[in-house]
Formats: sequence, structure tokens, C-alpha cells
Amino acid sequence: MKHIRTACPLDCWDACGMVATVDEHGRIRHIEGDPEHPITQGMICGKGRKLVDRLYHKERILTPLKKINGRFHEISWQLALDEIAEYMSNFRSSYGPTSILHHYDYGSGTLLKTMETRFFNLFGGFTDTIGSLCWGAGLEAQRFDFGYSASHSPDDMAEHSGHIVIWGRNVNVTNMHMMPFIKRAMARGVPITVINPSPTDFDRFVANRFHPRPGTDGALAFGVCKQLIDLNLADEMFIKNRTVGFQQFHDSLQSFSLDRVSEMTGISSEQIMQLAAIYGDAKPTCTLLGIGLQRYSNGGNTIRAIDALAAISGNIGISGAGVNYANRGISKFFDWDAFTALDKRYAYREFTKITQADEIIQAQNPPIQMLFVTRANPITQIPDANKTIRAYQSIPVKVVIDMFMTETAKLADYILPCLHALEEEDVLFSTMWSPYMVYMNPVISRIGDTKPDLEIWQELANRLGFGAEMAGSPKEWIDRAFGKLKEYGISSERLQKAGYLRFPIPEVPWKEGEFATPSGKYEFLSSLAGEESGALPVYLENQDERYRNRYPFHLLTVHPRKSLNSQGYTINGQIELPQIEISKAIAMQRSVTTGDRILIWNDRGSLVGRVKVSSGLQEQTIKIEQGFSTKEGKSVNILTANYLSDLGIGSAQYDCRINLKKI
Ligand SMILES: Nc1nc2c(c(=O)[nH]1)N[C@H]1C(S)=C(S)[C@@H](COP(=O)(O)OP(=O)(O)OC[C@H]3O[C@@H](n4cnc5c(=O)[nH]c(N)nc54)[C@H](O)[C@@H]3O)O[C@H]1N2
Ligand SMILES: Nc1nc2c(c(=O)[nH]1)N[C@H]1C(S)=C(S)[C@@H](COP(=O)(O)OP(=O)(O)OC[C@H]3O[C@@H](n4cnc5c(=O)[nH]c(N)nc54)[C@H](O)[C@@H]3O)O[C@H]1N2
Ligand code: SF4
Ligand SMILES: [Mo]
Repeated sequence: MKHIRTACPLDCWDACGMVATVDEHGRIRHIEGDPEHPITQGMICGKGRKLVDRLYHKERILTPLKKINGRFHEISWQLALDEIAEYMSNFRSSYGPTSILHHYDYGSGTLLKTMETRFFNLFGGFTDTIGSLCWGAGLEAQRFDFGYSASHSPDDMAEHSGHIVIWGRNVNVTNMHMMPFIKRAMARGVPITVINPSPTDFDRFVANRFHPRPGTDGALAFGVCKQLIDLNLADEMFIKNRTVGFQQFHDSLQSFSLDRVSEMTGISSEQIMQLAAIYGDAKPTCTLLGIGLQRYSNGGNTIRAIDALAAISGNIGISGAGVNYANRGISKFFDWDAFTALDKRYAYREFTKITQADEIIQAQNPPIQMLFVTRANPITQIPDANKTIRAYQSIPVKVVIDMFMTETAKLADYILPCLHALEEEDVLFSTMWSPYMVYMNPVISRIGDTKPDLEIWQELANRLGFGAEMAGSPKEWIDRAFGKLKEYGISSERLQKAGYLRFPIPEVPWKEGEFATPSGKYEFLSSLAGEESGALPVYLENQDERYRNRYPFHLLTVHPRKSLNSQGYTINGQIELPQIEISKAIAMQRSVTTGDRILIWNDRGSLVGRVKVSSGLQEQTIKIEQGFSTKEGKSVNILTANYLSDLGIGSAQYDCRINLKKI
């Protein structure tokens, strides 16, 4: 038996280190959390363990496929790549490189996967899908306020926080390695507050539980800001020395009286006062922001409002505090210039990941002729699925690189089967939370007639005449990306030997000196905000609220417990009837009960599912776990809208109104 160290490639806060046990036949017996890794601490979740099932799964695609007359047939790599390269070359000559669209996401978030962008730049350019289905609004909000998003180290929170506010993050389910750190804080007597319209596994252990109406947290934060100032709980020294625009911000709060905020959010005046005391008195208060919280048309301003609350109360730049959303400081350590070959492209067009269906349908100059989808399952994961299907069907040639027959792969003309992370050499890091990078050693040799993404791009590049600029082994490309890290004494050899290493980022962001904003201060009044977004954070009504009379309920399509987006469902099989959680109030009002079949719908689509009445759910809220597809290929995104968030080209999938009836 051999023990080989690697990492979990799934798009997760925790970025775990793993150890695989391989038998004498080169087969993985089991996989476990790296006991030495400071975040993983020897434990991985079910999704991580399922990586082995995905690797050996009978439905894994092991040869290239080509669709002929509506049916997939096996095709050799040689022929598939010849044909794809010929299409690319012809479309480039007739329409220019931007007739080719590339949609990609974080199906695998490892370092070398970004080489795909290099390929398209060397090709001369492409139509890109920019923005984020995940967290764009919050990142832009924190860029305006701080310069970029930075989180406190997990140990700092565990050792120094005075109160922890878990604001819209589903820690037990999506970020389980946070739990030991929260428990360490609780063992010191630190109280926990949860703000979430939905119940969480953690609720019975917490001191306070607030259920705001979905999408109204910005108003709640403004209301608390006003109370902090009115009650003289604001941190005057911090405001005076380290912020700009406070007076204008203060003036803008006048309309956020206790009564009005209570009506907007559904949170009582007493609870609003309680939250003011938590931020004002229980210092240092650590805020853990979730990503669901900002998946709204007003999501960017919501995060800015919460940042402002932490700033007014002085809960920034001190141990045990912070508005912890992401760790964007990590990306600057890699030498992306060595990767991206930006200077090589002569044509470039941007669609967004969120609105691409509209843009594909409208594109004229040039129209989209070819689509590449890599590391993503957009038919299941992007909003307004019916529209996306129509848009993709209108594209003459579609190539999907994946391991499984996803709903997106079903629409393809060519499916190129890639390797599984356990067969590849790479480096894993995440800018979500874990401050560690992990070396991924190939655990087994490749199964079937599959190729790593990098090799697919290299072989296409050979055919298109720029092979030399894509050539190199994984190890050589990893080395190139580590150019800057070497200044901090971190080489790929050292990482491979150590298994994991911490990025040289501070334990406590913004502790000393300046913020990364243009003024060097925390900016209530943002100088980076364009005229469109406005310099001050504001409260905006969400877009689907227009339809509240016709569609009286909020729909939250949150991240699934047992799958990482759609990736777990691919191997668990399609589901017959999704579970639809509804609040007690809705159950009473519509006379439905657990086990009933209901139809939920809006103007964009409809879905049938089985009811579960949930006691902790906000009164007007319905919740479904996203990621699945039904036998008819339907996902929750049949119902969601492709609205852009107010800031940062993010998605607003939780800004969704629906109606229901029993069937
Ligand atoms: N098991 C599992 N883990 C995952 C993933 C997965 O699919 N499955 N996905 C990974 C990825 S890609 C991501 S982005 C992260 C996401 O991690 P999280 O942010 O933790 O998860 P979400 O499901 O996006 O939303 C979190 C919570 O936001 C709450 N919420 C929704 N609307 C509001 C609101 O208006 N106000 C407040 N206060 N709360 C609100 C939801 O009820 C939910 O509990 O998780 C990662 N980890
Ligand atoms: N309604 C609703 N929709 C959502 C969300 C929500 O909360 N609600 N959450 C959004 C969020 S936060 C995110 S991050 C997105 C995720 O959206 P996606 O990233 O599109 O979702 P995944 O289901 O992770 O699909 C990734 C695909 O990549 C494939 N893959 C894995 N590894 C590799 C590899 O090495 N190479 C290649 N070529 N392919 C690989 C997998 O097999 C899988 O099919 O979904 C978003 N969609
Ligand atoms: S999905 Fe997240 S928690 Fe689970 S093993 Fe992977 S990195 Fe760790
Ligand atoms: Mo995400």
C-alpha cells in the first residue's frame, strides 16, 4: 500500500489536503483527510470521499464522443481534435476569433486549469464569459470598502473573538472545517448569533437567531448602524483616523428608523437593538459573511452595508473581528502574466456568465458559431435555464470537456473526456477562506482514453500553429506560476515536499497602516464606485419584488448538503421529485403538508416536487437545494432570473419570486 498526498479540487471554502491509499494494483482503496493539514485535521466530508466514486464510476466518459444525427458515437482523439481545430480555424477566418465563446467555472479550481485562457488568447482571442455566478457582488463591495476582501486567520477568530455573527453562511453544510474553530471560541464562552431566513444545523447551540425576510439584510445593517450612532456606541477613533465619507453616510441613514427597518426586514425593534449591542458592546465581534447573502439584485450594497456596520463599531483591523468573506489577497502571489499571454490576443469580446443566453441570442457582429464549456455545467447552474437551452441550441458547434454526461454535455457536438483530479499533478488553493495551498500529486495513472485539460489545449494548439507557446509539462507550468512566491521562499519543490504551505497573508487584515483603497482609508464614500453604482452604499429593492402580488413567495435555491453544486448528483442519479421546503405559515395558508406534491412556478418556468414543512424557515420563504436535475433535465434554475447584481457582475439567483399549488 502506498499513501499519496493530494487535495480536494472542489470549489469549497476549505480547500482540504487529502491522503489516498493505493494498493499494489494501482487502485485507490480509500481517501482521507490529511491529518497534518491545519484546516482539514484528518477529516473530509462526504463530497470529498465521493471523489473516488466519481473516479471509478461506471458512467464516467472514457473516450471522446461525437454527436451524429442526434446520437453520440465514439471517435478517436486524433479525429475529434482534427475536426475541432478545423472548425476553429474556419470560424476565425470567416467571422474572427470572437465567434467562439468560452464558458468556464470552478468545477476544478486548481492552478493549471487557468491555462485554458492562455490557449484562447494565443488563438487570437475569443468571446469570454466574465463575472461570477457565485460571489461577484460581495467581492466588488469589499473592493470598494477595503480595496479587496481579506479574512482573519481561523485561529485568530478561535482565540480572540468576543462574539461571532454568522451572517448568511451555512457553516455546517458548506464550510464544515470552520466548525472546530467556532467550537474553540464557544469553549471560551463566546456567544454565537445566526442571521439567516433558513434554519441551520447550528441553531440550537446559538445565543441569538434572526430570520430576516430574504434580501433585506442591507436595511437591517443600516438600521443597526443608525442605532450605534444614536446610542453613542460608534468607535469615534476608528471613524476619525481610518475612514472617509462618514458624515455623508451618517446623513443617508436618517430614514432607517427602528420602525421602518423592522417593517422592511421582519426583525423586531428589540432584535435590532440587540444586534447593535452585539456590535457595539461585545467587541471584538467577528462577522462571517456567506455567499448566499449577496446572490440578489441588491447583494453588493448588502455587503457594503454590513462592512459599514463593522467599520462604525470599530470591528475592523483588530484581532478577533473583521467582515470575513474571502481571501482575495492570495491571487496576487501567482504570476498570472506567465500564464495568460494577454498580449497575444487581437480580438476580445465580453458576455457575462449570468446574461450570456440573451447575449448569444442577440450577437451579430459576429454571431456565435462555436462554444467551449470547460469545468462547468451551465445548463444546470446558470439562471433562467430555459433561455440558456434555447441560446446554446442556436450555436452550430459545441464542445464540452467533462467527465460525465451532464445536462450541458448532452447538448454538445463533441464531448472530450478529461482526467479526474486524482489522476493529475497540480496545485490547489482557494481564495474563499483557507489560507493554505496544497500540492496535488498524481495518485493513479489515467483511466481509459482520457486526457488532462492541459494536454487537450496543447494538442489543439499544435494543430493551430502555436504549439510551442503552450508546450511544457505540468511541473514546468507550476514552476512558472510560482515566480513571485519564490520571493517569499516558496518554491513548488518546497510545497511538494511539505504537502501544504500557508500563503504569506496577515493573520489580522488591515491591522496596521492603510487599507488598499485609493485614499488608504476605509471608504464609506467609495472613490472606486462609478457613477452608475453610486459612492455611498444604499438600500435597493430587489427586482423580482415587482411581481410579489402574482408570486407571493421567496425562493431560495441554496447549496446542497450532499453534493458540490451538480457534481454529486451526476453520480447519485437523477431525482424523481425534488424536496421543496416551505414555511409553516405557507403550509397553513395553502393547506399543504409534508409529503404533498406541489407545483411551483413563475413566468420563467415550473417545477414539481414533494413538500417538507420546515419550522425554522422565514414565513414567506420556500427553499430547495440546487444542483440536481430531474429525469426531464429540469433544475432549480428553470425558475431563477438572469438579473445582474447591483455591483460586480454577480448573479441574483435568490432574487426569485414564485407561487405554488397542490397537485
Ligand atoms: N455541501 C456543499 N458545500 C459547498 C457547496 C455545495 O454545493 N455543497 N458549494 C461551495 C460553493 S461553490 C459556495 S459558493 C459556497 C457557498 O456557501 P454558503 O454561502 O454557506 O452557501 P449558500 O447556499 O450560497 O448560502 C448560505 C446561506 O445563505 C442564506 N441566505 C439566503 N438568502 C439570505 C438572505 O437574504 N439573508 C441572509 N442573512 N441569509 C440568506 C441561505 O439560507 C443559506 O443558509 O459553499 C461551498 N461549499
Ligand atoms: N439556483 C442556484 N444556482 C447556482 C447557485 C445557487 O446557489 N443557486 N450557486 C452558484 C455557484 S456559487 C456556483 S460556484 C456555480 C457552479 O457552477 P458550475 O461550476 O458550472 O457547477 P458544477 O456543478 O460544479 O459543475 C462543474 C462541472 O465541471 C466538471 N469538472 C470537474 N473537474 C473538471 C476538470 O478538471 N476539467 C473539466 N473540464 N471539467 C471538470 C464536473 O464534472 C462538472 O460537470 O453554480 C451557481 N448556480
Ligand atoms: S468538499 Fe470541501 S470540505 Fe469536502 S473534502 Fe473537499 S475541500 Fe474538504
Ligand atoms: Mo460558488
